[in-house]
Amino acid sequence: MRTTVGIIGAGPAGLLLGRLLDDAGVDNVVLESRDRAYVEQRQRAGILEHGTAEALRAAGAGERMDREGLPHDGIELRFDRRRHRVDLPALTGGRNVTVYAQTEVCKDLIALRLDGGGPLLFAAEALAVEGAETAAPRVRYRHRGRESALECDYVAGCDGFRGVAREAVPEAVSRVFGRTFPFAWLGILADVPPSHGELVYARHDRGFALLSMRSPTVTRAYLQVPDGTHAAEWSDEEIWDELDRRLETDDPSWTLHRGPVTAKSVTPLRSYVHEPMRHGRLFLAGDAAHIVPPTGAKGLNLAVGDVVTLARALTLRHEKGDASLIDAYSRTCLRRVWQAERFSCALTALLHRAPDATPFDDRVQLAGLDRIAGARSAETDLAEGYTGFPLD
Ligand code: FAS
Ligand code: PHB
Repeated sequence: MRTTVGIIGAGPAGLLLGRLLDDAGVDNVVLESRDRAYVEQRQRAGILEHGTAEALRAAGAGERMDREGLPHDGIELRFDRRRHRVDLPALTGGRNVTVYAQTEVCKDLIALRLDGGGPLLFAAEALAVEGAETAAPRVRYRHRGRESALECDYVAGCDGFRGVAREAVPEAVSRVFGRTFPFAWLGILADVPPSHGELVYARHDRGFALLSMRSPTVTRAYLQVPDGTHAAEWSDEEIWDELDRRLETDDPSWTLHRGPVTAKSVTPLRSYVHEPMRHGRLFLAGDAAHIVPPTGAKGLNLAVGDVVTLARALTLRHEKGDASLIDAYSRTCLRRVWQAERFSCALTALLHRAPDATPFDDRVQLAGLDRIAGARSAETDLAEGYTGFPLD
């Protein structure tokens, strides 16, 4: 099989890139190793930055998001029994965020792809990217038990943190930066209306807690737990009790709504950046190139930024033979990636309690939160980072 752009992975990055290239008349094929149900049901991100929502609308994938998504103009910081709301549009010249799960984004993009878009092969596992340094790279893949090759002009590695595309970048040119955090997130889905109309990020001596949502009737919540925790170690009641403790406030009007937990999982927290994000005719996008701790809700949004940049570059090359944006791709994306790493790691440090934290560390964290609650400049930096910077 031959195409202009071979895309490995049908997560948000691969699916949106395929859609943008379809729109630009650049033919492309998406290879996805898992089946459609896996991609559409994998519980991950929940918050779309302003620029991401705009990008999905521009790609014709925003209709259900605008109908069912929840626009949020604020987030709450909860610390030392205090509640402080951060007014996002007031601090960023009108930017907000949208609560709309990654599962729904993928469903919308898959539906568009299958309705007249380019080929999307499920259960098609890429085995290797070959010839990235040549003018005719190829993706070897296995589909329905048979090995084949996808001949391309360009390959987009959108295959996530554990994909194969990154392996095609020679060690001699790869630079990897990363850290793991000494804690993880225990996440739950529960059939109960959210306990607050906006997200609540709580810093507590017992650890971090986050109250999020998926809809007006489904709560999404997270607890900081020690690294290596297994979800089965926590009963539903213990989870609700711990959320209640960490979200404690002097405000008597607030209570935690409890309900049946329908999903439970543990996500390790790590940062990871692979430089460069391009090697020859291979481009890395999304989690294939970088991972951020989920505290700042940046992972999915960074993936969108990468593929909007990549689609523009490949389209310019296709239409005008101009490779200038292709040559700038890695530098352009990495600038945004490192800003997201800075923001996400700083917010993680501010809100999570490290196992070796001292009373001095606790006071410094509380001073940092008090500063945000009391100084517009500090609050603005948080709001700008959280709503995301414009994609161009
Ligand atoms: P993805 O990993 O989503 O997609 C890669 C795709 O490639 C997958 O479908 C995979 O099956 C496929 N693939 C892999 N190897 C392949 C091969 N060899 N051949 C073909 N296909 C292959 N981000 C947030 O912003 N907020 C959150 O709350 C949040 N929570 C998260 C929770 C968890 C448990 C995890 C793991 C991540 C979370 N993230 C969160 C980050 C997450 O949303 C990613 O940033 C996002 O999925 C990135 O999208 P992609 O780059 O498309 O990668
Ligand atoms: C989520 O709803 O899954 C979510 C929201 C905000 C975050 C991380 C995850 O920072």
